[in-house]
Amino acid sequence: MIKDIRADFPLLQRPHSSGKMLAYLDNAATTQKPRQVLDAVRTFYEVCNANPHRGAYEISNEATERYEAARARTAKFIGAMEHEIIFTAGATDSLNLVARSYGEAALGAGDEILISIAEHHSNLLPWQALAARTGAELRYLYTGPDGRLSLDEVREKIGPRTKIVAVTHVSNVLGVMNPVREIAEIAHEAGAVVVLDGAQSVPHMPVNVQELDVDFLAFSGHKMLAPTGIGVLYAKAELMGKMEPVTLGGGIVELVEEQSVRYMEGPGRFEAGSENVAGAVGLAAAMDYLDDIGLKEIQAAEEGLLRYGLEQMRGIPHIELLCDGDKDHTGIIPFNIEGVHPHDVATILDASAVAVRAGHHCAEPLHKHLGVRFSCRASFYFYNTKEEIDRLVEALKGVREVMGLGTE
Ligand code: 7TS
Repeated sequence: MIKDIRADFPLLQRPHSSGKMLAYLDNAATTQKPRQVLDAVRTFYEVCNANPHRGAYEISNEATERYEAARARTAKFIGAMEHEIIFTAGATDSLNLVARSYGEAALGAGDEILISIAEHHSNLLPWQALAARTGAELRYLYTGPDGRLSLDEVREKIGPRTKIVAVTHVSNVLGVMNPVREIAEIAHEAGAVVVLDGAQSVPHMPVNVQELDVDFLAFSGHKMLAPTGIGVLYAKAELMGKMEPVTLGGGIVELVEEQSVRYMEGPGRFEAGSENVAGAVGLAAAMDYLDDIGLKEIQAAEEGLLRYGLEQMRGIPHIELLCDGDKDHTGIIPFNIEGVHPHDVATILDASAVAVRAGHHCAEPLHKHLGVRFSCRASFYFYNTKEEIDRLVEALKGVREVMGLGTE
């Protein structure tokens, strides 16, 4: 584990009602917040809370400065330019925005959108709805038995009609990382744009939009130590210029008349309404915190936890690991215990103060493709420890007995 950081996270110190310390292993759902982020949010409210871009007075100007500084911080974090960063409410909001704004204008009947079967519903439903509205066809890439996409299938399915390729960088169920740079190259050769869902990658590894050469990147603050309610849509400058605002309201215009409007240029055009300054400030503090440790170090620490977790979990009788590779894989382990519903597994683990997620994880088509209805998922962040994994494994060994089933 990366040294001396546990104490930064108040919630990780919280005892569970069982008297045990909480082992929080649901980091793909959301992450815990360090004091540094909580302090940044609190300081904003204590020192310069005001509505930005609106007041002529000192604290409003300061709120504007902090909001715009957070935009610059975010751009630096992913290798983009400031004017390519749109603040949203989260990855879901970002993906809906690309689909409704860029997608609506770019697609016509007979065009194709290509996504993968491993998409979270947030990167599936907006495209499904867009296809229905425009008459475009929604096509899928399918994961193989190792949970990976095949580049041959990518080449085969991307053609002159493909206008948008929208894939996740890392599957929120399988933890498998997709070969985004290669996919982007194939897509661009065919004239398609690439929308990357980075909700499960940006928090866990260095992600640079120039290196990956993607056109759009969506991610959420709350999965990377920041508050809920702030997210990011990176849009390549020339593509942002082609996007019409879809949420209309205050703060996005140059001129409004009774029957007409002229919208402003740049990211502000997509940020109608009072901005989430505290969220943006918290996100910037989270990025500082992550960069202080180093994204490479974070990735390496999680790889260590993943390898250890897989090794220990393979030894549990009656466990089915839905994906057990440890290469190009983040700290996510999906599994089932034979004969036990995942919700029962998660409830039994909770009695031992071990928190994992159970269900379809908003990826129903993927579960159907895998031949299961539901699964359990343990997901790690850099603050987790091997001891917590030991507690998960110990608790899992007892699950079938609690259910009155055979243990051998
Ligand atoms: N994309 C991926 C790959 C995700 O994992 C999630 C959330 C989203 C998009 C949506 O993010 P939001 O912040 O807008 O909700 N994934 C999960 C999960 O796996 N368990 O809870 C939320």
